[in-house]
Amino acid sequence: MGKIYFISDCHLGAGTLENPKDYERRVVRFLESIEDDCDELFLMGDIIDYWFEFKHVVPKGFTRFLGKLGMMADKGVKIHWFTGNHDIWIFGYLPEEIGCTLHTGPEVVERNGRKLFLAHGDGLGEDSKMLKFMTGFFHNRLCQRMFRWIHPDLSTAFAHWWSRKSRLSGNEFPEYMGEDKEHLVQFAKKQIREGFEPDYFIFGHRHILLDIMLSRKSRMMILGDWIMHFSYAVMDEDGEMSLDQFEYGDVEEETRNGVSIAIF
Ligand SMILES: [Mn+2]
Repeated sequence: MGKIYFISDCHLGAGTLENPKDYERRVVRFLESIEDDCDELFLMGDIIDYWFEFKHVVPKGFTRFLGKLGMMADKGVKIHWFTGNHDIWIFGYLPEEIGCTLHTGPEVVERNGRKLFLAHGDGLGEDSKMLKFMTGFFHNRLCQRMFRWIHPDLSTAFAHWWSRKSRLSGNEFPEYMGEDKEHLVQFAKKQIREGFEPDYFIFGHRHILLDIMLSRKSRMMILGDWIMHFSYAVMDEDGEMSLDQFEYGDVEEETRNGVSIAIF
């Protein structure tokens, strides 16, 4: 039996990344490094910065990443993709093409004798009316159907502009703010108070690395990201979980056909 891996917030294709392909290569290199001992892979949301499935058309890009996932799935790795607040609009195509299971909300699962609460983390422990409105809007079937009728070149350009704007407009991902200010810590603590006490709470979304005990039994992890931290969690056969960062060695720069690429 192999291990179970968790990553989140790769934001592949984000307009704020200087060379998005390098980030994609790094994720793929990580997947290559784990695939031989990986039984199950959990992608915990915001893996792609923007994605929308039309009936016959999907956004371009991500070929290395999606190809690697497909190959892993073909080899028998069970892959789970949780939608985040960026890759909301994965419908039937990606799961079928890759051969993975899609999750559009939090899940409680049992693995290796441990109970895990898994969620991307957006909207949990936050009680903002604006956020609720926006979430309702983005998840609304009618809005999604209407969005489909906009020409893909227009809607995709708009989505990239929107994502870039919200990223650049101030401090979207502040440093760890302390237990009483972190919504996800508050959310998890509330679950424990109300009698739900899993062994692990696993979240993404915040782009920070966090690993804390919330009670004698419950441990909480926030998975970091693949923009700053290149981090992941891994569970071994005994149900022990650890949070780590991918060491990719020296980055070599090479020019091929006049194009400079970074090799991780
Ligand atoms: Mn997010």
